[in-house]
Amino acid sequence: MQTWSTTEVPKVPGVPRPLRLYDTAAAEIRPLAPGRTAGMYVCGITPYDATHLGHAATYLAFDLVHRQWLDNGHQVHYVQNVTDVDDPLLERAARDRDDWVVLGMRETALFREDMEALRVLPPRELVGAVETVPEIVEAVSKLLAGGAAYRVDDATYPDVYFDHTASGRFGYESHYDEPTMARLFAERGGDPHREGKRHPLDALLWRMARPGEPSWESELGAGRPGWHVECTAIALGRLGDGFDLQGGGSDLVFPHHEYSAAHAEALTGRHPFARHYVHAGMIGLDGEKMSKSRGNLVFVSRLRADRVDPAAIRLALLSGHYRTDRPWSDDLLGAASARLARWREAVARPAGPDAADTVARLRDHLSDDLDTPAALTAVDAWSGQALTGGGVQSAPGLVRDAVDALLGIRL
Ligand code: 5CA
Ligand code: ZN
Repeated sequence: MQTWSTTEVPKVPGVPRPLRLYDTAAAEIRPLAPGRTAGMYVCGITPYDATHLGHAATYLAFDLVHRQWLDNGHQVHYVQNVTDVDDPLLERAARDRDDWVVLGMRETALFREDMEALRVLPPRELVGAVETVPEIVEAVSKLLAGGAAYRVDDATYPDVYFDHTASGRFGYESHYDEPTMARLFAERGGDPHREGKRHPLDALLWRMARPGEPSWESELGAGRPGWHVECTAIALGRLGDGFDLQGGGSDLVFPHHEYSAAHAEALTGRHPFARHYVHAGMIGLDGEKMSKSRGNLVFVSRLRADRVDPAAIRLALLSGHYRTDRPWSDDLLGAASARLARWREAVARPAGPDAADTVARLRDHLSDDLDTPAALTAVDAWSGQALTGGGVQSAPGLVRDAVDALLGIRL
């Protein structure tokens, strides 16, 4: 499907630093080792509601990864999906007497606008589940043929499920114990009690058509895809296996990323699906995770409509570390607006203190598991000095370019 417009990324003088990121599977910060082209797959939205600040924070974190790779001279093959057919979307459409296709298109269009406003660099490919059904069918058929999947014993709805042990490595990504897996599987879209499954943790691959639900004719019988296999098929089809990074929010550590990896590894016979699994912390509001199901949401589009500068939203979300669960608040936004004004005032000066060291510190901090709090402090320090006057003429332009290229903020 159509992605969104890109923005220029200035080239920053000086020496880039190779990126190191926390990998959930390895449970440590490790260097990434991309080739000329870095491959990144980030789990996209389920478009039944507008983009909230939690989504935005997650895409901003991976935007910084994207920018780190560009700084290091890599090409970036970035793929993102849109879960444009799934239970939550169908339920919302039914509740609001909306057409699920129209609802999905409308919210996806708004998402693109929000991403553009936040200056998130677009993925090379934004891929919907609906447009990928044939690829998903092929993957599920292969899993069935290879014995990694089976049909439940149900004459009316012989849905296809994944034998979660089929890859032989289930659990390597999340490292959760079985009670934790069972709890999260039930909480996050799984169906442990479905009759006819061989094991409660086996996950849905293909749901046979039910009356009133959308379905696609296929060699599996008319039906629609399960969730995890959507990301498996979209990623494998575009990046192959062993790509550099799979990302998303920490709510996807289990079950989603554990299963998408297990499906892929059962399909290809190769390990790993992704070389790094990277997860952003949850943005909360009023003490709870911001989520569509809880309804405690602040939408990017609402703030934009209220004339909030998207650069301030971006700076507010980057002021905390991407892996930390953290609350959104008006105070956070207020502090970010003040900071942005100070930075803008500083780069508008005709001269400033030599900025080579500031740029080096920015790169050091960002390449170190995206340490944005420290990176922002480095810019604060330069701005503070610049506002006292004096220095070299080239410095404000250098800081402006570095903040633009590395943090995505246009001063
Ligand atoms: N379509 C699936 C992924 S394939 C999905 O999880 N969609 S979503 O719309 O629910 O979430 C989109 C992205 O935002 C995911 O990466 C998710 O992990 C992340 N996300 C959701 N809520 C939050 C939150 N409160 N804070 C940070 N990230 C969040
Ligand atoms: Zn996904």
